[in-house]
Amino acid sequence: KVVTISYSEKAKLAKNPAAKKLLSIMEEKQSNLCLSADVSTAAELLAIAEKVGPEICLLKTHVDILPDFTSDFGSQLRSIAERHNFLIFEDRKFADIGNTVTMQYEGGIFHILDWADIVNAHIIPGPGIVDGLKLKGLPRGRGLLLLAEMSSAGNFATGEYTASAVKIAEDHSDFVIGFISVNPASWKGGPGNPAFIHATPGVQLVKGGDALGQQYNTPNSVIKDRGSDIIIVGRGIIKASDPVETAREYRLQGWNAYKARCA
Ligand code: BMP
Repeated sequence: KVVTISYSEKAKLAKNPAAKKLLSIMEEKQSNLCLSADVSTAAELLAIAEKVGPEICLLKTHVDILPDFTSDFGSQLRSIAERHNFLIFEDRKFADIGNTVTMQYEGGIFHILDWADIVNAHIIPGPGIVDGLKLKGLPRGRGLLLLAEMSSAGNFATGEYTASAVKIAEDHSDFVIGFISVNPASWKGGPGNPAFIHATPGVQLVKGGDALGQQYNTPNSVIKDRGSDIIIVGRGIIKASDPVETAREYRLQGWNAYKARCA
């Protein structure tokens, strides 16, 4: 079943400040588009963030793929994010025990806690991973997405596993803002609290896949039929001949699908 609640209603229900901010940006910019900025250098990432910024509500990074990362990367990206009014999501996919993830979140070279509004985590270690991340993130107003499903072929995040992600999220709804989801409308126990934000990777303008197991659905199918809230698009935009114009096309398709869902 597809939940038809609006982004502004979700914003009212959400307890977490990053969730509230994201949802209000979405309404303001009429955008449910997250750019997955999987480019090969930090310089390219900052350049595409600057160009595509006006079209997006969220920018997703994989900071550990950038060979030219420097300690001022976070503040540079944050200043672009503030100028163009989008949030930053580091797709770190934490997957260890609570004590270890506190250190990975805050420390190391990347200091993710300092610049990422949102991070994500697998639930394979159990709820302690959420407790650990929350210890660091909540005082800073950060939010967490749990991987309830994955877009890749043959993944194991299905059925009871997905239902467990919902349970953990409900138990930590001050910090967990929602899920990485593929088809929340199909979840047996439902998609959880209506305040939760569902973000879906594996999106392109036509259905298909890549050579390494990625599976794509269209913006309309993801938002309208599968009941997700945010489309996450990487190569569909990054590899396009005109990334800005293409991002605009994804934004419009995503937004029209949302409008159709609410109607
Ligand atoms: P693309 O649109 O180019 O296929 O990129 C998808 C992005 O979303 C990648 O950064 C990938 O790491 C991420 N992702 C995914 O594709 N499937 C998932 O289940 C979870 C992800 O974070």
